[in-house]
This record gives sequence, C-alpha cells and structure tokens, in this order.
Amino acid sequence: MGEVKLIGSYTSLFCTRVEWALKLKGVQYEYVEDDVFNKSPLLLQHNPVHKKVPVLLHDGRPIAESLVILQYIDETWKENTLLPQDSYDRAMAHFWAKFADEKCVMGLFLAAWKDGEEKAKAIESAQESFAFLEKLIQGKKYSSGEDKIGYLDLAMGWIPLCLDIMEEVGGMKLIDAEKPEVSTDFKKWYLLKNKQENSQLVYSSYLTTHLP
Ligand SMILES: N[C@@H](CCC(=O)N[C@@H](CS)C(=O)NCC(=O)O)C(=O)O
Repeated sequence: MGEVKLIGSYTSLFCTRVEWALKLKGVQYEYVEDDVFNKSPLLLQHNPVHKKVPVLLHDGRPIAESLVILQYIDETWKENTLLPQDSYDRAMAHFWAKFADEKCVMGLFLAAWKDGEEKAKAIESAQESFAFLEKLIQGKKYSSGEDKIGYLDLAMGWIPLCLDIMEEVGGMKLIDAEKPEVSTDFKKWYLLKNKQENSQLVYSSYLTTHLP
C-alpha cells in the first residue's frame, strides 16, 4: 500500500471527497491539516502550481487536484471500484464531475458573491446548471444508476452540504422549490454528511457500514 498522506483543510469540501474515496477503498492514511490562509512549506513544496489543498502524497510523490486524486486512488487501490469500466460511461463520469465543479460549485459561489444585475445573471446560470445535475440523478439511488456508490457520488455528493448555507448567505434559491419531486433528489445528498439522522434515505445504509 505504501505511505499515504493527505494534506487538507477542514474548511475544504474538495478534501472531503478525497477522504471519502480513501475510506471507501480502505486505505490507511495520515491526514495533515494545513492552513489555507497561511500555507505551510509542505503544501507549497508539493503543490507549487496551484498552492491548494488537497494534495495526496503516495510514498512521497504528490498528486494535486481532487478529481485527479480520485482517479489515482481508484486506479491504485482496486477495492470498491469508483469509475465505470465502460469507456463511454467513464467519459460521462469525467464530463459531469468537471461540469459540477466548473458550473455548479463556481456558479454557486458567484451567485452568492455578486450584486445587482451580475448577481441575477449568475443565479440564472447556476439554476440552469443545477437543473442538469438534478436531471442526471433523478430517480436514481446512485448517480451511475448502479446499486453502488461511485466516482460521481463522491465528486458531487458534498455540494448539498454547502447549498443551503450558500443559498442563505447569498439570499437566493438555486434549487426550485416549486418542483419538489426533482429538487428533493439533490437535497437528499445531504446524507453523505448526515448519515445517522437521515438513515432511512439513500446512501445511508452503504455509508453507515463503510464510513467511520
Ligand atoms: N480544483 C481544486 C480546488 C481546490 C481548492 O479550491 N482548494 C481551496 C480550499 S477549498 C484552497 O486550497 N484554496 C487556497 C487558495 O486558493 O489559495 C481541486 O479540486 O482540488
């Protein structure tokens, strides 16, 4: 297995998805907390390009960018496969993970931060992006449509953890409350965090047995 270290920050949900992957794979790792407002020499040495967490160190070799790290983890430790075996399905998983990060996560932050006309445009754009994600997961237990948690669940499952908060901070609604049959699917993804409280809902049984 080799020595595995994760340089992360408790403030970063990009790190959370990596921790979920390591835990699902049963990989023993050392977590090293960094301060993104006062970055350590360790972080700067191992991610000189972006200077961001997370960074995975496997036997001293650094891998940055959380989606790249997820793929590395999946290819290195074969237990509980995360990415689909089929090339087309795998390409789609990468497509939607990139879309979720670039359009939904960034859209969420932009919509919260902007003011006036820019804010209205950002909200409209984020709503459109979230509608695509909702459609993607609608009616499915896991995003792949299979009966097991996978790469996209880890890539996107943390978004609802900050959605309510960001909606409140930004004074906006990105998930359409008028369409509860669609919107509740996405909000159920809370379960990745609140697995005990929501034990009757999707993800919970899998995660309560697989995550500490
Ligand atoms: N695309 C990166 C994003 C990572 C990221 O934005 N990390 C933040 C913490 S949430 C960070 O380290 N920020 C420090 C900075 O921007 O200087 C990934 O997926 O790993």
